[in-house]
Amino acid sequence: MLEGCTPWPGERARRYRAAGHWRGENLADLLSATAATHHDRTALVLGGRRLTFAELDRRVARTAAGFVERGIAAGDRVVVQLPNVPEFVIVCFALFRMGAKPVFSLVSHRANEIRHLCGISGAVAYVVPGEYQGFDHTRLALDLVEEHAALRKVFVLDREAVAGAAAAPPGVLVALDDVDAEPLPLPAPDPSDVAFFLLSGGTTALPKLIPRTHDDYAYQVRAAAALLGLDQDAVYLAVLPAEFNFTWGCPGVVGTLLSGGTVVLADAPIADECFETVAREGVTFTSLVPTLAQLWVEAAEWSEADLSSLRLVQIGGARTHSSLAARVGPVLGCRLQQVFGMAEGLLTLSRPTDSEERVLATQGRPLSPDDEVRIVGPAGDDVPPGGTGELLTRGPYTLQGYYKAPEHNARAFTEDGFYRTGDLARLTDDGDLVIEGRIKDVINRGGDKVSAPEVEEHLLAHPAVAEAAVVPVPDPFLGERIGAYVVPDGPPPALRELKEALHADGLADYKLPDWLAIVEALPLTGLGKVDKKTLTADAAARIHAADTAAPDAATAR
Ligand code: J2J
Repeated sequence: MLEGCTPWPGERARRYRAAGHWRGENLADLLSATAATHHDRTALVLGGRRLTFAELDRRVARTAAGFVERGIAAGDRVVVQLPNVPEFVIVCFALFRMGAKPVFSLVSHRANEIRHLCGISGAVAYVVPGEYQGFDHTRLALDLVEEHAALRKVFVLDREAVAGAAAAPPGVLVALDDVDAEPLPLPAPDPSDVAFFLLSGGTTALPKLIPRTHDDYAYQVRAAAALLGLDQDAVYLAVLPAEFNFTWGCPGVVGTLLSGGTVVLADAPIADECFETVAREGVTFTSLVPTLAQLWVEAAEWSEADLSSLRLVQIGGARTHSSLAARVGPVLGCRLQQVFGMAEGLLTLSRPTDSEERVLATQGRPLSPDDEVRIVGPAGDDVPPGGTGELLTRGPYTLQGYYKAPEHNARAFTEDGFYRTGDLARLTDDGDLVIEGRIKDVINRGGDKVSAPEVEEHLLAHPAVAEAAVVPVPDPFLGERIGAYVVPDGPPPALRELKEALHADGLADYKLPDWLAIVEALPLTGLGKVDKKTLTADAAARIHAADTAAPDAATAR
């Protein structure tokens, strides 16, 4: 296994193999095997572009050879930052084929995040769209090439962005289209090795990388596809970013492709456009965060679009109110599946045969019979049955350690290898999980996870900020938004000023504070730490008071 990763202990690895979870297959060969059976069927669709399985497999093989030709080698890390385009799938599978490891980045990430990803992964290459949604990714990439000695290639989706880019060192900028060569026989990657890295939602100032192996991910997508009963008639609409674990493999893009089904990529999650796509392509299932599900339900009530092909909508990533859950089935004319998941591994899902009551009120059961789940109190003891506590888990597709993070791993895992999720949960008598809250220092902004310490660190770098604490503030649409309590150093800064400064710092926009309260001091706990519980309650009270006083003024300033 790649250095810096923690393998599963031998006894458990043997058990997972003996159970048939880990089959010693790599993701690239699995795609080729599917392509061999389903060659002329449609694998990928984006607007008017369609690729059959044969075309996809061929493009993957040619792109892998092209990467080798450009000096990318097995074991190399490559940061991949692309929107929902077929090239995202092609590049990832090409890298799988040659044993190089994609590091998944969100398109919304900026200098702050990418700099860190390049640094920690030691990436040799970075794949960017060009200019996307008004941001010049090529420019950023060239700046990072100057900063990181290891980073020596930038692959750009938009050929014109290569021609139009400012002077770059020779050979650094390459149009993705030119990564194309006669397929080569390449040694197969080791299935127990890392296939790619996902990004952690983060409880620390700097995001952590989650290594996912071929064996563990192939198992996750196979088990999730089996649970949904996917076959070649499945048509999945990828609405959320494809690099989100939920979209990529629950069973998502990878699970659908490996079942011989069709993946339809959505440019944007806009309900009306997606409804047209559903009708045109006969989409059978999709996955949404609650905020999007809410918009879809509202839009569907007015839409004439034919959604009759839709059989299942998965909702997850953030808390789903039961009132929303209850509307999804009747309004969209399909079943609902609640999904609780994490890039680190564990997935719980309601089952197609579950009663409506169960589907509406719980987040379902673990995907694997070998997922082990514990609910513990603050001292680490199991709580009595039915009680709420921190959810701990280990299993055949849950990481054993973040990449190159030994100190953090010592805190994030128990001695016997359980991952401390930081989520508060309880188990019902039927064995369903109900997520009750969270003890980790993260804000879940409509499904986007934002690490409070990361935002605090950026706030503290501002000259007008003496102290800062970031907490979730309630929001009727997003569930939570980012609230900042600031003790000023001199004249108090305005929210807008802080947002502009953090944006200029290169922090991704979804992490910018939405709400600001200026205070004289931060409350402390008995142990001298900032009392975030008190601040969270205070923020909720202030927002409630503001809402009652003036319905339009939902923010402090
Ligand atoms: C409440 N909180 C939830 C839910 C995730 C499938 C689905 C989601 C993710 C994901 C994922 C929740 N109710 N139904 O990777 O494969 C919060 C928890 C969790 C964190 C993980 C998947 N579903 N959450 O959201 O890595 O706090 O993965 O620990 O982005 O989201 O976030 P992330």
